[in-house]
Amino acid sequence: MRTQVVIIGSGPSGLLLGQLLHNAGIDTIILEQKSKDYVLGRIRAGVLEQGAVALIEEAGAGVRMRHEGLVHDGIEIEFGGERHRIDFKALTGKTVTVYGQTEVTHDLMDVREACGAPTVYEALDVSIHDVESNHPKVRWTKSGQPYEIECDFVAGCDGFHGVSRQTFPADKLHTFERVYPFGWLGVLVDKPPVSDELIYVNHERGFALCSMRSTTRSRYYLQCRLDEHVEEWSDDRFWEELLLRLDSQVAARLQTGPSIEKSIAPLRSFVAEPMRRGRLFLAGDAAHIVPPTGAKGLNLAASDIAYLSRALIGFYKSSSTAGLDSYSQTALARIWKAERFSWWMTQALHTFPESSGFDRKIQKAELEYLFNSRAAQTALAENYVGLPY
Ligand code: FAS
Ligand code: PHB
Repeated sequence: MRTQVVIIGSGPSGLLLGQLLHNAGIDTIILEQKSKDYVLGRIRAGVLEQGAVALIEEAGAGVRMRHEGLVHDGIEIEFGGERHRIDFKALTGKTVTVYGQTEVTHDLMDVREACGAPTVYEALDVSIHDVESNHPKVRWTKSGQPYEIECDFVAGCDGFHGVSRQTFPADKLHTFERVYPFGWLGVLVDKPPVSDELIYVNHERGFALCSMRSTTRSRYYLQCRLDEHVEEWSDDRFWEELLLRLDSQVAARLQTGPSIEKSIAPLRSFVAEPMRRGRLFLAGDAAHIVPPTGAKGLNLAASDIAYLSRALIGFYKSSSTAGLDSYSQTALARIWKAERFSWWMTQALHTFPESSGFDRKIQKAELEYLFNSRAAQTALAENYVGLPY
């Protein structure tokens, strides 16, 4: 078998790349280790930057997003029982769109199926070969049968635990990491959100976030210890703790109900450099991870794919390797700015178990400066709505 680009992973990165390349007449195949339902069952990101919205529309998968997505002009940050609004639209002229990653994935899967481009689900034992040659090969098994395909390029869109990054020899890859001493316990509930916009809460008991997926489905998060297990958190315990972290006005608006999803995610900052080895290119979580505090994970995947799709199209349409040769450096420049912002939001809003009295005073000063400085609010706003591609 042969194709032009093999894409490993059917998450947002792989699907978005596959659609943009297909629309440019470039043949692809997506190899996904899980079933379609499993991929759709994962509850992850919720906030899209304007750049990500534009790219999803460019891929032809934006109809439902435009209809059902909620455009938000700002967020609120709560500290010391007081809420302060950061007005993105007034400060940057830009907005964000609240539309779940699950829906983005569903929409991209639908358009891929409609155009007949191939995706192999439950493709196991994927291995990547000859990436330093002009004709790399990818092997996998499906229902016990071995398969091999030759291609021009391999796109590693297989997330943090994927096989692509493991293909780099240890001496050819530099990784940078910070693991945070807490996790996020997330709950999805079919009840209206407490507010029209997201509320990020810095509370002495721990961080909380009030988010949403629609006007009838809410998403809440609580900072929790890393040694905690989701089984220890009944719905009642979750709602009681959330109420303790919200100010009385918001708490009075909270509509609780049975959780339809509940999970704990660890928080880490991670970057792997470079994002290219020969004809293998990494994109999305395969190359970097951010703590979800800045809502950057999915959005960084989108900007990687914007750069990589344009580079590959440039190669096939104009025989130019310029985009491919600059991909890693260009993507990493934007990635590190998002890593910084996500780290800053995490530092500013969470309770760190080992923090000293000095640390807590600095955190308080950071937030009070933010609440009283248009310049500081503009800096937060331009990072949250997304820096230019
Ligand atoms: P993904 O991990 O989404 O997709 C990779 C795909 O590759 C998966 O389907 C996987 O099954 C497949 N794969 C892996 N190994 C493979 C192999 N060997 N062979 C074949 N296929 C393989 N971001 C936010 O902005 N906000 C959030 O609130 C947020 N919450 C998150 C919660 C959790 C628990 C996690 C893990 C991430 C969260 N993120 C969040 C980040 C998340 O949205 C990612 O940024 C986004 O999924 C990145 O998309 P992909 O790069 O496509 O990686
Ligand atoms: C979400 O709705 O899942 C969400 C929103 C904003 C974040 C993180 C998660 O910063």
